[in-house]
Amino acid sequence: MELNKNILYSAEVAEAITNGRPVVALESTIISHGMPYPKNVETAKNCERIARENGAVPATCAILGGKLCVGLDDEQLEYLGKTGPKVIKASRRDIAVIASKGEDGALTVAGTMILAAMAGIKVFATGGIGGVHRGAEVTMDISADLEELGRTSVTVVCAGAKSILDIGLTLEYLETKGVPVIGYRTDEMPAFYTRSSGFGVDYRMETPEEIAAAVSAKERLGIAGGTLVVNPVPEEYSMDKAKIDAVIEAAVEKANALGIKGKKITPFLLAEIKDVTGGESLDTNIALVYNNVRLAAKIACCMN
Ligand code: PSU
Ligand code: MN
Repeated sequence: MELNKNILYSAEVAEAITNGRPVVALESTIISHGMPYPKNVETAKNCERIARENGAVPATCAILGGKLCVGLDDEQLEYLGKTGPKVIKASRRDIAVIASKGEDGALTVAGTMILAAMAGIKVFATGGIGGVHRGAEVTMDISADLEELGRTSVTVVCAGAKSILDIGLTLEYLETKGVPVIGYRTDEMPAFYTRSSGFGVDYRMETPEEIAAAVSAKERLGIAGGTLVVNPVPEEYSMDKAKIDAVIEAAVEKANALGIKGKKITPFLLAEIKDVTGGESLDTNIALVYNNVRLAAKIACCMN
């Protein structure tokens, strides 16, 4: 595949794209806004290592000095992690503005899908996607991640959606947008910290080969849009449902009482949950991201 002139590739990613080797995209909002320093940098580096161990080249995506970067070095990861929430959280609407101003942006799932598609990367691993927020029938707060999945042809591997969201409405929205939700060895949509949500997935698949075949068929048939692969958190890291639900309930109430809205609400809820559960949720978060990178790398290897 040819390189895109609008993208600044790392040498390793440029080589892999040019020669059609497997690549896995990774996001940067999770580094700057989703986890505290220095665990965020450690996690980002481990994700890159796990991708390599499973046969794929990692491509962490961010905007740095206005450049659309696909593939970062350790220094750049350190910068994004250390600067934290001061880096602009960048979704579809933000990319062109940040680029034109020469600023930095930490890319969300939607933002990373855009860069991945531009760069020719087909598979992307993250923790959880954004979705339809509870109360969206009044606030209209629906993550741009869902729109992006509806239009951009990248396969996103995640551990489901947190119950800070309305998981049922999130699945309805994905159906409307024509996004297949594939459960990896599960019949249920996982709820990030826990393996089940009570909501079913569209298809259950047992192997990375099967998933890659479905994605390749979609591509061959010219049906645009993403595929969502949901991979439950490993059993040994899954949290007690009643406990985490109570924490999430309280965090949502606090956000409402403080009037937090828009792009601030997801990072606020994530930080609340982490503070209240004293790091247990962070360990779970990290474990499920690693698990997703592993699966994404295997899927990417089957697609070449
Ligand atoms: N959910 C998580 N962890 C995260 C995010 C969501 O469990 O780090 C981040 C991702 O980058 C996701 C973004 O794309 O938040 C969604 O933000 P919003 O709800 O504002 O669309
Ligand atoms: Mn939102």
